Amino acid sequence: MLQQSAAKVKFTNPLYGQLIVGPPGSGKTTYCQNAFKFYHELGRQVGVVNLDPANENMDYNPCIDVMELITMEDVMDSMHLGPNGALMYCAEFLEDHFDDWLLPKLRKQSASCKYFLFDCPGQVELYTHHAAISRVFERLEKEGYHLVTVNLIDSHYCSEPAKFVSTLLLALNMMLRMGLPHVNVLSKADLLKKHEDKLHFSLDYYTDVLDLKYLLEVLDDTPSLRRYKKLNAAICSMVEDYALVSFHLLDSRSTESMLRLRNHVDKANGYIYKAGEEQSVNALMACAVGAETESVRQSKDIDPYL
Ligand SMILES: Nc1nc2c(ncn2[C@@H]2O[C@H](COP(=O)(O)OP(=O)(O)OP(=O)(O)O)[C@@H](O)[C@H]2O)c(=O)[nH]1
Ligand SMILES: [Mg+2]
Repeated sequence: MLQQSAAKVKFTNPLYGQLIVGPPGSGKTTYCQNAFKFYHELGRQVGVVNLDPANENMDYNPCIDVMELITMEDVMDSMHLGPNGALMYCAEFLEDHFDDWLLPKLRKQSASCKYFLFDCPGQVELYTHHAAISRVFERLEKEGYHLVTVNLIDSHYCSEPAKFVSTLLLALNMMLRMGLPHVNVLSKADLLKKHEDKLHFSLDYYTDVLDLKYLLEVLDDTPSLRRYKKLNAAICSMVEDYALVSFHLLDSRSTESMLRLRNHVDKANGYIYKAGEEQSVNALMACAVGAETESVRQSKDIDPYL
């Protein structure tokens, strides 16, 4: 009977979460800050949970902050570990204190927040080789959170074919290991303009991960990479066989770009529009369009992608 009523509460009062992951400096914290404002304006009861024990530049006010539990700096000092080892220790510590620290705090917050943005650490090994943080996410799912991984990767990685191959491998690895609904994002799309001349292909090629034989041809033409010909071919063939990886471009400071990403994220975690949210979207769109001058609009030749 108790179980039945607990299940009913979960069903009628669902909780949602975006797990913001990605390599160091890819824009996770900036995204959380902008996404908090954006979703708040849409009328969602949103809160940011900082899970990065080395988060130095939080410009948002987290509703839960892992740095109250443990910091990377303290671990480095007291355990004589380097930054990587200390971050892994912190992830294991968080897992150990899931029941007595994170869960009670989340339960308390969920009285006023239904939608959480989790700002995660930027060490990719935590998602590709180490299991503690994945187990934390599993526990959240068991608690009834509808989660989606939002994997931010700096769009600068499109500028060199070798970097893009490693980006594809990283994204695929994270998707397979984390096993959650997943949205891959090329962040800082506003800066792509600076690297446009270095791009070998159109933007669609990178976002839709089209026929990788063309990428291989460019790689094979690079003298220093010729000796990795078979390795690159094997990686590309594996990425194509799984056919899972594609990307969305994001400029997290643009409302239109955030709206486009929101549509993908909502599909991925099954978020059902709350009454009135579409009206807020219309209002936001009106503001976004009104705020942009014609010259700015015309100068954005990559605008349709954002
Ligand atoms: N131009 C541009 N810069 C951005 C954008 N997003 C983030 N940045 C900049 O990128 C740098 C890193 O951003 P953060 O948000 O701290 O990145 P992070 O992924 O949280 O970094 P770690 O937590 O250290 O892994 C900062 O200088 C940001 O101002 C963006 O959309 N466009
Ligand atoms: Mg950060």
